[in-house]
Amino acid sequence: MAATASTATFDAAAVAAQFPILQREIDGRPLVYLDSGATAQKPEAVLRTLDESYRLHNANIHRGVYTLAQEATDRFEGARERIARFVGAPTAETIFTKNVTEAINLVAYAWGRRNVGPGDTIVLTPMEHHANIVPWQQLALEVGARLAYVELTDDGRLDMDSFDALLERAPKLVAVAHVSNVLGTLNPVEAIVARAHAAGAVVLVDGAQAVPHLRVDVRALGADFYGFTGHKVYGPTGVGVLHGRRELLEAMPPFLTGGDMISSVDFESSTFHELPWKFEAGTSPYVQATGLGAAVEWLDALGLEAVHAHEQALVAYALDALTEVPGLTVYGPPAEQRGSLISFALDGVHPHDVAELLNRRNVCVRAGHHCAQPLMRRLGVSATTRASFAAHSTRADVDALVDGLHDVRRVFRL
Ligand code: C6P
Repeated sequence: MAATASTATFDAAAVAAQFPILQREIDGRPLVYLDSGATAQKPEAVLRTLDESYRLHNANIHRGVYTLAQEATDRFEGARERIARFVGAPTAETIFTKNVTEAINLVAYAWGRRNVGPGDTIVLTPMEHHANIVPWQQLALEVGARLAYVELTDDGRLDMDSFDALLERAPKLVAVAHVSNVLGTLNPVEAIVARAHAAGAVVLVDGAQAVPHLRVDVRALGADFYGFTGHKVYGPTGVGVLHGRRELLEAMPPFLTGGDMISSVDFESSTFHELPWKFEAGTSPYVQATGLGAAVEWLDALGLEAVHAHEQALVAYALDALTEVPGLTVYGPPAEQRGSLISFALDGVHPHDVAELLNRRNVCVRAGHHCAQPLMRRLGVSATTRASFAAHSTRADVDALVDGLHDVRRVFRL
């Protein structure tokens, strides 16, 4: 296969060597992991930190006075500081959640129930993950608000004229993905925030598919709420992050209530802890947080700019290589307006069959609606197959995908 320009300075194979799972073989063949959009594999540095947290520093946080408990607390709060720094957010405005789904629900419940009322408009886009649709539908049902969706262009970008038209309805909230998990579209979040703010709307950005791949500066973006999920950023499951603007967070009631988030409790009433702990009820995922802290440190050491350049070059290479497969339709915009994933369909073959046959070569891709059923409806399909990339992905991985797709066509006698 013809090679196109590469990022010569970035050694993805050396990065891959840091992932124990990528050294596995199944049936004598290496793994070609192209499903990092669903969850990222974990580098040794993250696994080591998780192991050390349990093996050497485990005690419940914010409670014990003994040294071990102090160590666990320091590691948890140290991870918060590291993660906040990683995305340019103030530490007190960096709240640990279970995942980005919980981060969005936190906003929908604690901010939404106070600030959205009958007849108010919530602006969404058709490319949202269910996590950034269903909480708003529930809110709208409860308070009598309306949802309005921005139009898409044919190549899967947001139609900004239609966005501007929706802003004339003076929406209370705009909730948008930074990068679509299906189309790969990298949305112009800075412009969206500026225009939404000018129209008086609060903006929530779902950064699940952005934070692992591009340098995100929460303060520079200016969004009121920005959430992401740890397991896609090479961290463990069970931990996500919500960044929120202090004034909004302070005015919001707590989301979940119970231990650790209180200042004092009496028989009839309670007062709540200051930020960020006011939104962290119960024992936090303190070990997972240390793993996420290690993950962002690891990504920072690789250099997020270098990772981004590498992945962009790989996406361009893949988009080019996929044109060699007859009958293949790629969804979404060109490489320069994309994050690190590509959804496609092969004429005459169900997306699940494509994934199933690729699996025979250990090429791991995702097929289905990708928790974006409204978008599937808009595209006029029930499912797509999706390859998603990470810092460890190589051209050899893309070549294995393309070879596998030729094989699928042979099996189906196309
Ligand atoms: N998308 C995918 O394969 P949680 O489950 O809360 O960690 O992440 C939810 C989520 C929210 N927003 C976007 C843009 C996402 O991509 C995801 C998770 C995975 O595309 C699993 S469905």
